[in-house]
Amino acid sequence: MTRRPQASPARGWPFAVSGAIAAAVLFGVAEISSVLFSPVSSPLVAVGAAFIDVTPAWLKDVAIDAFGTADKPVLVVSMAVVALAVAAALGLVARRRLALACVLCAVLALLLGAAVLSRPGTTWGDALPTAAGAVVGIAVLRWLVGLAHRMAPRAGEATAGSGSARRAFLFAAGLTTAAAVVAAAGGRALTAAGRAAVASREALRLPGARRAAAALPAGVGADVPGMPPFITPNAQFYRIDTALAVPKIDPSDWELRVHGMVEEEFTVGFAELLDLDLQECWVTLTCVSNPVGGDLAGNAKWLGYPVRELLRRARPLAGADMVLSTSADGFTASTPLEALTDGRDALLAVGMNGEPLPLEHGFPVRMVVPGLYGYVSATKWVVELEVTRFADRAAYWTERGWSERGLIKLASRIDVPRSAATVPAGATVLGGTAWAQGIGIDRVQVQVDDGAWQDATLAAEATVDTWRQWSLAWEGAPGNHTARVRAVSRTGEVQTSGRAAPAPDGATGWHEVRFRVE
Ligand SMILES: Nc1nc2c(c(=O)[nH]1)N[C@H]1C(S)=C(S)[C@@H](COP(=O)(O)O)O[C@H]1N2
Ligand SMILES: [Mo]
Repeated sequence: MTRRPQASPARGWPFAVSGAIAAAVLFGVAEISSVLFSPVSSPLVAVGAAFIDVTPAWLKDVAIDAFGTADKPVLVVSMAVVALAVAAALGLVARRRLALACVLCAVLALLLGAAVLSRPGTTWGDALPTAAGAVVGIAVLRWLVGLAHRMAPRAGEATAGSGSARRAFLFAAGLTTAAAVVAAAGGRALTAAGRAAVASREALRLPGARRAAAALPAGVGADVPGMPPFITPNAQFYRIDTALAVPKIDPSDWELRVHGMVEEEFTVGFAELLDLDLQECWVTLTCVSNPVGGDLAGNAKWLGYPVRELLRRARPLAGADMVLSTSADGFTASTPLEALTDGRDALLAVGMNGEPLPLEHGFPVRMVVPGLYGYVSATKWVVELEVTRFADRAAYWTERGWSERGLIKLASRIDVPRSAATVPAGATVLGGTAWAQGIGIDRVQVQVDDGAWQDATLAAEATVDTWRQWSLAWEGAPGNHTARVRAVSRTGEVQTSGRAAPAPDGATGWHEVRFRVE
């Protein structure tokens, strides 16, 4: 095959275009996947920010003078022009040295990734959108360059069919450009919506409760160093959900639809909800996946509107026995109608420990139902309550083999000492937590090294819906020891020693820790 040393310059444009499109695809893919990470993971944002950081002050002043509030769009457009020029040059390189162009592309992606990681508050994961963009961008470059070659055959190659090759190239170029633009615009729009949610949360001042939570009695926390706090701070509260990206809902867009087997269907907006008689209560949430001794439990003061009041307005029809709550991202939970109407503090919650719900705990509105595991009751980002029957509908985890009802089981754990800890010889204090939501804890007993069961000292009880801390003074000889704990509820139920795995309806068994006295 003969090679023509110089192709005519007119034939270079498809390669330059291929390079520019590949760059657009890189940024588009990175933009849409950055929605899954923090907004700072967008290479567009990172490069813009880095650019602003390195721009000398005098140039910034010139730009602001010249363009005023349009300085940011001007920045974006000039960055885009530079990026497209670089990308077009890469495309021209790819014409003859495709492998080299791909390597250069990867190097540029590395620089973009470095720009992202140089932003404050980023972690390694924030480089993933850029990496994903680079992989797709390079693939698109190779594909378009292949099509461009077919369109511009070299000397000696048949020219027949180049018309259809041209159409194929233009079609592919148009398609990828459209995909890149849609991905980038979609990514920007979703991020902007997220920012609106964050801003509204920050600006939100929740009204006070019409009915305040009972004041905590003195001594709800066992006086044992190393115990978890009685009130779990929001930032430490366990988080369990199926949401890859936390739904970011602007409260002004939020609406709850109450429907199904009811006499009156209706919807409630956020402002309307805040105008109702809100009440506050202490409730300990627990996850069905919590293993014996585990920490998938947290205790908070929730502010919200009683679900029973909403149901009273809807008037459920005879035969209904379940409320299927649905979140904005499609998760569902099946709560027995009875648990929502029997007078317990089942809330449509808007506040957690005196603040609006954190985004990852369900902002702007979630359910909280004392006595039921989260998977059948605590729907975050809730947007729908459907009154129905267990016989007719199944919830998210029920369809995946978990029990359709999930009553929180009587449980206790040892928090101090931790397993495998070393305790100094002499008098020490063991401490832990027990719960029997809706019933209350009457007794906690501890057995050390197969000795007699001893009654622990119970800390004060806040409400029957909250956990209860306990402590036990103890002194043991140097060496290895094992302590186990069991709780007795107010109805006299003794926590079973029978071991059950979390699936399908919650773990059972006594929590045991082995530790060493030295
Ligand atoms: N939308 C939504 N709500 C959800 C879940 C979920 O996956 N999606 N998980 C539930 C489960 S299994 C539990 S244990 C609780 C946990 O609530 P938290 O993350 O606020 O602690 O939320 C419940 N609500
Ligand atoms: Mo859970």
